[in-house]
Amino acid sequence: MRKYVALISFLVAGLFLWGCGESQDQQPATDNTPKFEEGKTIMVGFSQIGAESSWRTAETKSIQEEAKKRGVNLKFSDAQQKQENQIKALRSFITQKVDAIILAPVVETGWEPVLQEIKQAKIPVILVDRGVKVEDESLYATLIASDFVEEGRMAGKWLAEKLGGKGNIVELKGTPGAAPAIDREKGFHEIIDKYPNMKIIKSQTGDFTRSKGKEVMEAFLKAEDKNIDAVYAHNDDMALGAIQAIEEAGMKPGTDIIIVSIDGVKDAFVAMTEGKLNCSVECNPLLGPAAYDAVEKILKGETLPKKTIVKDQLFDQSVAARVIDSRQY
Ligand code: GYE
Repeated sequence: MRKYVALISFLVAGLFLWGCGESQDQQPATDNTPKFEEGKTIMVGFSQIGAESSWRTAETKSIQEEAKKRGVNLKFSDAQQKQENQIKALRSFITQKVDAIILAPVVETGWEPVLQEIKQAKIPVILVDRGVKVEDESLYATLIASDFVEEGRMAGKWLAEKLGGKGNIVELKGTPGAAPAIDREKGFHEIIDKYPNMKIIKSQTGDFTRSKGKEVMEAFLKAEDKNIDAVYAHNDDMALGAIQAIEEAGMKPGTDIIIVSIDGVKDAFVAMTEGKLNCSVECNPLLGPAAYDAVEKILKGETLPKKTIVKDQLFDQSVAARVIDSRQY
């Protein structure tokens, strides 16, 4: 009998310990106790990359305006393209004891130490628009972003069809080390590599800006003269810079040289209606509502999916005039 009692107590203790382990596993990534209550003001820190493109400005506006709408006390920091500035801002958010952090990381790597510090302070991190590469995924709660590889594929497929599977392409890449630059290159190359007569003859970063896009395109035109059939730009701003360079070189953008880019901002639609840009794959920057929905859920103690993919679509000249007036950014 005593043997049975001992065995039963052993099993019960085992079950209890197992139960504890499981409930720990089910905790949200940041192990925070519910902090969100209707009517209570929360403080959120938003570390933004900078203002390099129209897309970025639209994202900033969306996150700031949504904070106002929901009565969130938002601490905003613009890093002017520098990771070190973002890291400083994140540390100051810890000191200010914010309830949650929204981070748009400029590059993918180098975040572990500061994310560890944030985790220790039990502050949940919501990544928006760009992802990070970390071994321990519990360092952030969730990522809300587009599928950049797929965007690159969409641009590649459209261009392959437009050029009938042959032509020389130059590529204007985004910021080195940034998730959209890495993935948009990958997706596009994946498609183009299938066509033996399509060649990417030059590829260089234009840092996602209009001025750099123009500068790099000028250099491409000088080096290749009339040898360029198409431009693939990782964002609209660089494509718009390239358009200026092509015009200044006495050629017709959109006709002499086909141009495809990504973002789908208003100026891209204007350029499409003018016949200067051929196609833009949309990447939605209006992430404010989804970001605060995520913040509220986490602060209520809910666990979120590790990644939420924002759906994108492709627009070309055939639909640009119909869509242009409804574009908010
Ligand atoms: O495409 C570009 C910007 O991270 C998705 O960054 C974003 C990209 C966007 O500067 O215009």
